[in-house]
Amino acid sequence: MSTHLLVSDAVAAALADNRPVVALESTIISHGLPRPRNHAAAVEFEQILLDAGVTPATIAVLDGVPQIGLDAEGIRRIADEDLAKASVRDLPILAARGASGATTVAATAHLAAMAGIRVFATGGLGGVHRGASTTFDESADLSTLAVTPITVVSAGVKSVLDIAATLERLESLSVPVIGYGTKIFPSFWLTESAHVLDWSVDTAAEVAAIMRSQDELGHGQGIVVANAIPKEQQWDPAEHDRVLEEAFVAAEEAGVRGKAVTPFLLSYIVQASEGRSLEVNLDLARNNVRVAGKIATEWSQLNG
Ligand code: PSU
Ligand code: MN
Repeated sequence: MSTHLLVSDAVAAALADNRPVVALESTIISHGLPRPRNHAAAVEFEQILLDAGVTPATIAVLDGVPQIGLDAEGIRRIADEDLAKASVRDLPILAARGASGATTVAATAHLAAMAGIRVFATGGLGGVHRGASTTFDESADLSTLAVTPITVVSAGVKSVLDIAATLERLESLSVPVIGYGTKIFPSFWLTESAHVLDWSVDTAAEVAAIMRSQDELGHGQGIVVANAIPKEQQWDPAEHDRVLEEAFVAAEEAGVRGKAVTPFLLSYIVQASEGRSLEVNLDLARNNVRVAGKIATEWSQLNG
């Protein structure tokens, strides 16, 4: 293991004993959720795992050190400080400078895999942005999962992205996409998108079995588990469509580009929906954490 990583005692002990561990990202806390709800969410996601007998490993770079598992002060810092949004390419720069950053899905997956963690829960995966054929704006989340052996549980990708193109890219990158209890790919705040998947599973044990097979037959890529928010918890589709259209216009008018696009859209959408999208976002993230906990538990039993 790299001497550059700081693995918390709790996470190190769980990994050494082959007990279940789930990685959690910090960009969703720093840039994806508004203060002060973001702090409560970070604490709650960890507690959901602890209650299920799973060790949480929230990941961030603090003062140049990639940390796998944060203490209470670390959780407070990712929620309260204005941290840089850090993807994989930013990690060595932050480390060399002693700087701090909130890790995206890509950077979290990369660091978690380095530490030997195999399961990761997030809200939504990054993907191909609309208009990417001219802007080339495609999240490094996709290319990272092509080379990182970790199972990521998400509620699909946000409907602000080009979902069809995102699924095509995951196919090109040989990253399997598996629906959890559904064959319809979800679109984050909504239970469904227009896209039907090739594969679905009904249990966490099936995901663990696929992970084991992939270790033998794959080339070290990850797995995307798509966990849809239940219909009764989804955002009102009419309000969803209206607010998203407004958000695109606002981003265009504000001239937002590159890595600022996702945080801009998310915070605009929370405000324009008067917080209704936020409740859905929190609900789907909690659901993903629960499913990731089950998968990590099955995985540790399979290897026990
Ligand atoms: N989706 C969300 N909330 C988020 C993100 C995605 O619903 O906070 C974050 C994740 O950290 C993801 C990143 O990795 O945005 C993708 O950003 P970009 O599109 O700039 O790659
Ligand atoms: Mn981008």
